[in-house]
Amino acid sequence: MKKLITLGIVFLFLAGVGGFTTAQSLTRDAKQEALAILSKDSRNTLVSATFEGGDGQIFISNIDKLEFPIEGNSYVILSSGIASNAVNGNIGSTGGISVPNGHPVFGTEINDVATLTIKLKVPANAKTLSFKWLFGSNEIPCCVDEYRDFFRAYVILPDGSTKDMALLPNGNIPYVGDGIQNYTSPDPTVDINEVTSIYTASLDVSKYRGKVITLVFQIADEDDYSVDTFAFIDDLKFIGGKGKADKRSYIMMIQIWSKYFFNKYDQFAALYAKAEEIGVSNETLKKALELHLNATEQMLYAWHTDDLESIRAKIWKQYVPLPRVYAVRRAYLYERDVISLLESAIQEIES
Ligand SMILES: [Ca+2]
Ligand SMILES: [Ca+2]
Ligand SMILES: [Ca+2]
Repeated sequence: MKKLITLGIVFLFLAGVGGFTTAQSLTRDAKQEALAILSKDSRNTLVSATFEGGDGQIFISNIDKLEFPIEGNSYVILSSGIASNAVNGNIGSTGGISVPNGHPVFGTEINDVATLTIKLKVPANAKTLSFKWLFGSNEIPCCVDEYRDFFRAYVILPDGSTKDMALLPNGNIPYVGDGIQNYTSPDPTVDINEVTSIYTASLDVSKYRGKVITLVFQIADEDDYSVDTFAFIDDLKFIGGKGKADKRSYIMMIQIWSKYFFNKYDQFAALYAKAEEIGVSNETLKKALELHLNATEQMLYAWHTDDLESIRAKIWKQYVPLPRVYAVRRAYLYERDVISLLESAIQEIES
């Protein structure tokens, strides 16, 4: 029975091949598909997106199924058939491309190939690129190891090399076969025989910060066209190096404000003496001294010490205990105010 269906579909496919392999729906938009997968905070990393395949082979779903959507209110279903069939829809047509030696594991012929290609700019603080996916097929259980439909997600790096991202715990690209474990009968309202659990794909991208990388999602039938396979994809995002970046900038602020503090601090003694000498009011002198002592106190508190001179030697070295950045800043601001108070008082008398 299956073979007959297959032959029929092959015939229909061949008959229609010129007509709809490149047909694009007027309402489909690869950019919107990419945005449905991208998490909110990573949407601004999108450079471009393209889709190759029949217009029904990709579907932005906002229907809650199998714990999708994971982020936001939509996700993407990619299929070697009509993608919306998985959630009981029937939108668009197949007619994906055939590739004679296209199977990523076996080098066999693949059909109804659907490919979503997303270019992303790796943010300056990114550590990891990650997304969530699951794989499911109507070839299971009947045709395991016979029609080895697959889902593949890989990154093309700036040097042209590729890295697979969607991998099973055994390290393999998901395909119908290979004794894949963890299939479960899905929600009966989902029209796929068997699905895997949800997996997280991740890749260290810290070497490619500021560069554009290309993420390719691809699904296809092996050998036949008629019994289809699906992938659910969502929550594509870059995860920072954020903690580290924050700590680095924190340390930088501590160093710079400490340096600024001492620049002002070192002007104090001479300015104060001069102010006293030329007759700046006692009130102003008292206020300046008070601020100066406050500044010094803040600085000692910030650096966990009672020896101000010891701080000079530690500015570029001490990370443990980490100085209190807010107190360093306050110390600098007080000392800056002291100096400008004395300077303007002196200037007033001199002019
Ligand atoms: Ca989403
Ligand atoms: Ca198939
Ligand atoms: Ca198909």
